[in-house]
Amino acid sequence: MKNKPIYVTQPTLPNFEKFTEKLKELWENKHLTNNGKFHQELEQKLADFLGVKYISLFANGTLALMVGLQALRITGEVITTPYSFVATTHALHWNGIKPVFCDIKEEDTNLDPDKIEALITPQTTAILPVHVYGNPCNNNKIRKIADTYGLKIIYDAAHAFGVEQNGKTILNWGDLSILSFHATKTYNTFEGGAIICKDAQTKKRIDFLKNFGFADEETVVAPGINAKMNEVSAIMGLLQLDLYEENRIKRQMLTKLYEENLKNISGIRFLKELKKLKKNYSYFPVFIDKNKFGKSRNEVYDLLKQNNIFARKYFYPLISQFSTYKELSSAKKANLPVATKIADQVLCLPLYAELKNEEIKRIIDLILWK
Ligand code: T4K
Repeated sequence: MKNKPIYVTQPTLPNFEKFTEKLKELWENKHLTNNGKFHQELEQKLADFLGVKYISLFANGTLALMVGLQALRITGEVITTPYSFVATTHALHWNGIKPVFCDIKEEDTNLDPDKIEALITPQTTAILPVHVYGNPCNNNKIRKIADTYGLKIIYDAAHAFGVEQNGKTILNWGDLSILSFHATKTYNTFEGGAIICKDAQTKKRIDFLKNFGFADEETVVAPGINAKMNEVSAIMGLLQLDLYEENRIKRQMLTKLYEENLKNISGIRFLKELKKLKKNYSYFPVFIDKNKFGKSRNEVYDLLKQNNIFARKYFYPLISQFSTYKELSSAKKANLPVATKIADQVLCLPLYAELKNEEIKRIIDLILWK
């Protein structure tokens, strides 16, 4: 008999009775969306929880990215990473902005700040880095470049919920940070997302833009879109806040178990734990070097799959390899040697709070099976 499937992730759900209690309240007040009671409560609670001043909730992270770019009136060219989920670059494309792909660093798989400057042209208006797997980008270097050239920084922080460096949230970095609360994320609202910004004026503009541009019943101030979070998602978000820390600790312990068992295996590398970093343990990527390990990433992926274990190749293929982007001059593999290598080696192993130690041991046994 086959073991039950194990996916790369699985959402932790709040207590069902608590959820239905809140739904009952929603059924009574009948205000289902458009800045309702639960939406307002969640914005307040999330701002406190994350340590940020202004947050606007969204229907998903992709719309948050698209609106964030609109809010800052970003145009022309934007320097970004090919090593991310495709939504990062799609958000540029939907805004008529040309993505310019920059290579990444092997140590953290984030945009390589030392390679940004060479890509700046008179058309460049912003940098769109991603805190991949929740590991912080080198903000000091990126900020310095942005300040020198008068560029905006929009962080795709879809993976970085709750991440802190030196005791402070990383979500206040840049001009804006974008979160995703998709079901596969460590904090989820079914579908959802948010923009974090620095001042009330920008939040106001973002809030107009996510609601068709309405400033009041009869005034439309911008060509907005509908990107609002609904009340059922906001309820989910409120209940998820209570679960977050306990689940983070569980994922931390599971991560340690993987690391203990894989640390001395030649040809398998994982990302180094940075000092003074409060991680969210959202993913456990390993990088497999066939020459040293004996099996390729694809062979390990297939072997796990045959055993009902669904690891994922986040992020292969590179965004720059998709048909919409592959003809761009910055998309050439020769320009992106590190990203190309990492994308060919990466495998994200299952990691979620309810995963059992025995299941991790089974995954490790399969990986190491000769
Ligand atoms: N920027 C970055 C850096 C991102 O990673 C993402 C999203 C975005 C922007 C855009 O944010 P959103 O617009 O999505 O809010 C998943 C997610 O759909 C996507 O949100 C996420 N990144 C990406 C990294 O992963 P898929 O296509 O791999 O998802 P899927 O449906 O194959 O799910 C993976 C596994 O999770 C399934 O095999 C089973 C499990 N699962 C999934 C869902 C949806 C569950 O157990 N329950 C569920 O409800 O993209």
